[in-house]
Amino acid sequence: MGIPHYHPRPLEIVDTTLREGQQSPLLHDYAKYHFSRQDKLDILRGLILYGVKFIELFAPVVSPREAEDVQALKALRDELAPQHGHAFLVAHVRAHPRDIESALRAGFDGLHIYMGTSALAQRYNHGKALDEVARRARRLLEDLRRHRPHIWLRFSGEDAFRTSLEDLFRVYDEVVPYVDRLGMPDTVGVATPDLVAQRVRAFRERYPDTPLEVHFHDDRGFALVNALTAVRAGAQFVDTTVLGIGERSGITSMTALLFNLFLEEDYEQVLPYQIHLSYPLNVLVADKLHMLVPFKEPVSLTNRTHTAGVHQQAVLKHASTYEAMPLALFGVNHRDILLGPLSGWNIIRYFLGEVHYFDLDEATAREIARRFKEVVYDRVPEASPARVLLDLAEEFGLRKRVRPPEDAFRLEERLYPATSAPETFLRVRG
Ligand code: HCA
Ligand code: CU
Repeated sequence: MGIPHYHPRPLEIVDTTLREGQQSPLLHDYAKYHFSRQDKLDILRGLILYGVKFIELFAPVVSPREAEDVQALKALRDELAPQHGHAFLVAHVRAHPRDIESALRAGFDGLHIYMGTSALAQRYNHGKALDEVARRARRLLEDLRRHRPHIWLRFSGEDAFRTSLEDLFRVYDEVVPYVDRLGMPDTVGVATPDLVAQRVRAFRERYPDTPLEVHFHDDRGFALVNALTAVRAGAQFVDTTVLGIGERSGITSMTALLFNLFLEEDYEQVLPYQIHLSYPLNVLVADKLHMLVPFKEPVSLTNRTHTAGVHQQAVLKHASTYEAMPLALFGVNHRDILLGPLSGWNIIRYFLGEVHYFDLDEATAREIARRFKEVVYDRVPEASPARVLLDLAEEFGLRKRVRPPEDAFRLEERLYPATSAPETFLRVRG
């Protein structure tokens, strides 16, 4: 079954930035925010370079634009294959012959079929009772498998976490002979880690030969911890998006998941991915949304930005005092020190003395710091805190040191080599 010659790795990220991600409310104003074809191509390239093998797209029936874009995405995928290996493009489809035919015609490598199994879905979504759902799903998949032995087939009971295990098993027992994996999506974000662990184990016991795919929405803020728990309990496929964008508050963030697996020393799962591209990939997608990498993303520059005076002076001496995470391995190659009213004399001396080559001793730095805190509130936002400091340097009559010419354009300072991440640069910004 499935595609011959490909053996799924210990953890297969199923990225759905281009499907679930496009359902994000962040794209609320289509005129301003949408993924153009070029955006989609950029994102696909990023995902493939990162090492993602399963990339979910909308079924072509969703819109003519989506249908056209699939062909461009496929062409790029093929172009990258010789160097980066083959990535599978899979279509997210309802258990509907029309959706399925359109996806097959478009040449997808697999189908992610979903059908509501919860009481609510039975009643308000497709209006079919569970036995009917099971019968339909079986007929459809049996037929598909017969005609297409070499595509990936995944079946999900939508809203699985509001469906009893008994009901889910009733449907999954019917389809399991025909699928490559079963999906268990937490469509409305109700799952808790305990429940996830329990359910994943129950699945593993009942279907030991069929890999499980999980998908967690973040309504309670549990999408990341649920995914980690599921991986630990034996789920092999995890749906993610870059930055976790998706319907409502979104789903598990791809780089956050790999980052946490790395921290927990699950190296086997992380190894196939180019983790040093994590931050660049986050920036790429944030940029498409005209935003910065969100401050709650673990792999972000936010987690390398220091604001309070106490933190800043400690970071200058030894960065790991306030930096516990190996973010440089995930591509965060800067740390930022933000100049502002909370900055202390240490960083002010660093900024004026090391970045701008003024000659100043500790006593002067302390004096300037005191003045800075007095005047800075009145001068921003017209002047930046950095400007205020440079003006104070003039006011205090500071002189520039002679500096070696090769340092003349040095804006970023290499921090002391003894830090947690020697290749990280320090920027002082304000
Ligand atoms: C949705 C569907 C889905 C599907 C997940 C899956 C969900 O957008 O409502 O096919 O496994 O969360 O249930 O994203
Ligand atoms: Cu979803």
